[in-house]
Amino acid sequence: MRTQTYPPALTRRRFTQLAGLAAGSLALPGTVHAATAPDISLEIAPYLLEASPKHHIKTVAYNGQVPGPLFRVREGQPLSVEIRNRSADPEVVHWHGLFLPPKIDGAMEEGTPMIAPGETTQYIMTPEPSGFRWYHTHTFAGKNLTKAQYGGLHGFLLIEPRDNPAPYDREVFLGLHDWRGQFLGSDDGYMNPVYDVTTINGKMLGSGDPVKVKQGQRVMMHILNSSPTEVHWISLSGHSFQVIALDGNAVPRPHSVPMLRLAPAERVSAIVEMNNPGVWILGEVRKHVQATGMGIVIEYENASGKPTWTQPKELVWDYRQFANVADAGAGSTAKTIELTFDSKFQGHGNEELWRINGLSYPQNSTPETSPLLHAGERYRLVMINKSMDDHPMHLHRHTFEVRRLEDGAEIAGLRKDVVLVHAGKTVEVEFVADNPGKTLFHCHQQDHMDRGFMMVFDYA
Ligand SMILES: [Cu+2]
Repeated sequence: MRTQTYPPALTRRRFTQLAGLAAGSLALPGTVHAATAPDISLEIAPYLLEASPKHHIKTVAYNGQVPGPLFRVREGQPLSVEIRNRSADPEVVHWHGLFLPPKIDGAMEEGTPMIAPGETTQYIMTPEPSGFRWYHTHTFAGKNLTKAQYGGLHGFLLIEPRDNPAPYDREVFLGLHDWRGQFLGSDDGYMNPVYDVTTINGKMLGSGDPVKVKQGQRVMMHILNSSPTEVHWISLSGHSFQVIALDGNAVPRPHSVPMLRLAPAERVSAIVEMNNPGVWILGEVRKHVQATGMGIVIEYENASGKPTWTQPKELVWDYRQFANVADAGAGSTAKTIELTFDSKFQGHGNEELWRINGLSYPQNSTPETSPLLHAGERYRLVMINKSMDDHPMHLHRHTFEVRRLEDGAEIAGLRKDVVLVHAGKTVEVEFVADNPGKTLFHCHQQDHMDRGFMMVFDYA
């Protein structure tokens, strides 16, 4: 998609009809009236992405575009959803960051039905909470680095609050992605995906339309890392980012930073003051990654010339800059759930199996082995990463609060749905069990999910 164009606001004409149907987000197949268009319509089909005139990528996409269409919806307003699968594989659409019932959340591990090739599914969904969310496929790729999150099945979802103060002049949505990977073995025998094309909104640097801005504008940038496996570092030469939301949730302390770090599935919403006229590059801070395409041109009105890139000297990112300091010794009344991550190496040239508390999915997700949540209770997940890799950990159907960082600092008020836990480190988050049903917890790195790095929590 082009950053300058946005789909028109969703039709509201079906609201009365839907409101009568949907007391909550119930899957009601067959009740969507065939004569009216659904509010959200997705078609999953093969697609040839032109990342640049020299880079054509055979993939699968939503509605013939990468990323899929941006949907702007109203918080709490029921929507009809229709998904047609015209691809060769069973598919499922996960609504990332929403509080949905397991039947439509979009993970087969929770019980969402897969959509067979050629099939169509319909349901009613009530989008909440407000904020920058996204949707993506939730399938298995294994060794096939064109499938699941390696492909083009991801898109933006903005759930607008009931009243929006709109302290900015315009919005831009940017999606980071990595393509055409191959598994390469490292010296110790582990196999990791390595990519040769990276894009922003499906285009390599210089191949897409520039984002055109005017001096004095305050531009809200909603940036999503939809990469299957890679953490990305982004800066905009000549400018800074006033971070106002992480994973779509307003941060307690908006803060201005020179660059953003986004782990897979993380989002950052930041306001950029357009106060430095010129033609600039917004792109990956690491030169070797930007060289594979991850960049986009930001062009001021009446400015011309070659886009400028200024190389930052070091990589800087710290969740605590945007959080409150927790009261020292205030403690927590939350019940603790310890989750230890490690891997069991299967032998040279083979993949490791990932484990949570010594077991891989599905062995770790039986009534005997997985945590049982009690509705209304507050829980603290103590994530102890004993492996040699970093893991972006995601909890479905709930928002958590990051409470303890890797250096032991206690923080408060930072609400997210993905948090990066570095190798050998421990991070603690808390959430209230307020959405009964099976709840998937997993590493968002595709090759780790595929090798058992998932766990289903159930409610008593
Ligand atoms: Cu992982």
